[in-house]
Amino acid sequence: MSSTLQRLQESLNSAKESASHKINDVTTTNNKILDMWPNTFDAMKSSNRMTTDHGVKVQDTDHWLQVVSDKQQGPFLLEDQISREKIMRFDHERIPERVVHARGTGAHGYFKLHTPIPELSSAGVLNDTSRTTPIFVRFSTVLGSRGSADTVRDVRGFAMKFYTDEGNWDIVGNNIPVFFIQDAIKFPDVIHAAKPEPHVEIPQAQTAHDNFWDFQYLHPETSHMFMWTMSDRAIPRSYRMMQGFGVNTFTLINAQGERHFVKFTYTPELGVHSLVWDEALKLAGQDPDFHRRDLIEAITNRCYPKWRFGIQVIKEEDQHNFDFDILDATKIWPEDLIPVRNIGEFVLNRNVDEFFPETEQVAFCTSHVVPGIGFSDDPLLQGRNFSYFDTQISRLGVNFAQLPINKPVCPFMNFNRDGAQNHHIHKGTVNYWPNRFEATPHAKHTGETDAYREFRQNIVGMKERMHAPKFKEHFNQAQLFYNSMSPHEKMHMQGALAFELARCEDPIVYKRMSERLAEIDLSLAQSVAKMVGGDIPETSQRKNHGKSAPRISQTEFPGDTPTIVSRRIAIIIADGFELATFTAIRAAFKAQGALTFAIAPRRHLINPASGPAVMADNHLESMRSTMFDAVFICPGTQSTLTLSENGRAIQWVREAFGHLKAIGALGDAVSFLQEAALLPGVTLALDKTSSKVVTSYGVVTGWNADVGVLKSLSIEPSETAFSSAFAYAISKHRCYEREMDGLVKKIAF
Ligand code: HDD
Repeated sequence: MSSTLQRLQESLNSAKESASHKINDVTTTNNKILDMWPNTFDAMKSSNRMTTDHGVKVQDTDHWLQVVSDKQQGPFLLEDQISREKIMRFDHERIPERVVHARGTGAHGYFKLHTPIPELSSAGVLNDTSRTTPIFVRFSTVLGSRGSADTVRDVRGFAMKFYTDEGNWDIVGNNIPVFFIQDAIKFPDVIHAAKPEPHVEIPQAQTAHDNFWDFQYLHPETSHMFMWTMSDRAIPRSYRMMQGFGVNTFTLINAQGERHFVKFTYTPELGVHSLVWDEALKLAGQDPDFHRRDLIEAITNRCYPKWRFGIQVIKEEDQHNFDFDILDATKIWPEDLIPVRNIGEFVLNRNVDEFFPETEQVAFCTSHVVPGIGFSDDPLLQGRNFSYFDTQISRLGVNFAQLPINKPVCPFMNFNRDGAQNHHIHKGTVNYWPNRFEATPHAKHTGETDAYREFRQNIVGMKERMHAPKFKEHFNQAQLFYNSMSPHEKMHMQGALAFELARCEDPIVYKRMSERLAEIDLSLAQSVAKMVGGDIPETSQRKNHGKSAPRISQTEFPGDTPTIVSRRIAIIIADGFELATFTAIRAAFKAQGALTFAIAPRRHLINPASGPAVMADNHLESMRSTMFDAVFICPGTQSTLTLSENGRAIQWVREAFGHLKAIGALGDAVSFLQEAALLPGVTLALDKTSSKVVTSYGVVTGWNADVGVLKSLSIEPSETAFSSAFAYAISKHRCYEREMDGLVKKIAF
């Protein structure tokens, strides 16, 4: 072999060598990503001992080197390079937090396609049903800093990284399908206005302040999005119970080079469910990590959350056939006009091993697409494509793609070189293209057709700072959204707006917002203005068109089948409780995949009326009703008396009632509800001779009923089986009739 050819071969081999691992199997890939750093516990168990960063075994990292005598403490020595390394390394542990979406949590999983779409896209990940594509998902709030609370009213980020065989594909989406602004240039303004006010840095993680609402009024284009953020969508029960949306309009490009416009939509198997506002407020203090904990808990318990992956598609020639611009990110594509086609599903099945290198260092870029997927002229998306790459460079450095969590799983090679924290050692003599060895050629050069190619677009227009004409309409879909809400969702929105605007101190802000709300819906504006002050509008400049659309209300996403899987159920016990009922209810709910917790006045052994004591999982002061989906009060003569005299136990159950949760009681525990909890408007099973189960406003009781066998939740429960009636009530998530019929207002909790 000639020396030139030899060098060419070497160069190609080394390029291949340096290319990352190519793995199709999810588990292997997930493990592979993690294999790059050692498992501390294994390392400790083996003969490995602690060393400095450069590998020198250390004697002690608990004492700084200093001068001591048997009598006195002497000077501390700066010469101690081992302590200096430990402290200085620590001083630089933090990297800048994300300017938005700073607080988040992530998990690994996989994507599986069931319906190939060759007519739309040539992307391997959207055509090859035999593949299991590894994914990493990071959920987040937008406004709060890294240490803020999970349950605040906010949009939730839903960012996905697909490690495909053709490169990484990122969809950096949200749980709300539209955005506040139409043009990326406005992003710093909307975020500055929403973040804490600059003079006092208040409030954290809230839009309830003057600057935010001032911005909203001055930008009518935000009207649709703020309606979504004032709805229950902005206070999800769990990341696992949220829809996800790519929001922007992307394109799919097929092998023939034809393009279609597309939006990406994910629907959770568990349904779309929310907290109630009072609960979200309390949880922010009681358990700021509520959503993070929920995701980790579910995955640990093998309740892997699953979503259907759907696309909405518009043909190139239909682009202008709608009364909105399909490239305007403040608009949805209503599903009655453009139905969702589900083509696959994804599952999250592995928690991260270490938060920082995975969840914190993951870097998403909307510009990361793979062959067969492209962008559109959506002006928000175009700006995002610039912004994310730029932000990752300042957050993580120019070599952020070399970090294990960001690395592609397919071979990669190019002549990008050097930069801070470069981890690649490239072999060979050339670092440019073209080169005399023809090393690392372009696909164009070799004639291969599977490379990323832009759609060949014919563009005619004036260079101007303006949008296409249909971008000027801002209210049709804001009205459509409100009209599509169910009565209880409308009531929640009125409450949310009344809360937020009442936190505005400048009258001009809330007065103007009343006018703006009147342009969306007069009755909404009136009910809010009554609460927050300002003039109550009598007329509106714009009539509500009265139209609604399907699948906007989250009540239309109850979940695939009724289930209580991963729902948290508190079983309240006190000394003297009935062990047999406790054991039976716990077993029945565990068998259906629910998580049961024994909660008592103290976290200690609790003695039943007869039989061995049970260890309480927690006590009433530490774990509050907000942290559970349902409450069961265990029967027992003595325990009922104790609980009836315990103010916290009473408040617990009344609070669960106020938060619309299923409540269950059997035997004499029913008298706790009747005499101590005093739940208004509820019918209880008070006939001590009857074995009937009574369900009233989500409160399920039976004085003489058995726990019964809990088999399936797919049908309405029979009246005599307590456990299935109670489970069914839990599976409905919340009893909204309680607030619609005015019961919640009557109770202090
Ligand atoms: Fe953004 C982060 C979602 C508009 C600039 N954005 C970020 C994250 C999500 C979104 C989920 C967190 C990613 C992660 O978990 O690391 N952003 C959206 C959506 C938008 C949107 C759905 C509208 C359709 N964003 C948007 C615009 C710009 C940015 C218009 C700038 C022009 N976004 C950023 C950013 C962030 C970011 C500053 C902060 C941290 C990061 O990128 O990695 O570049």
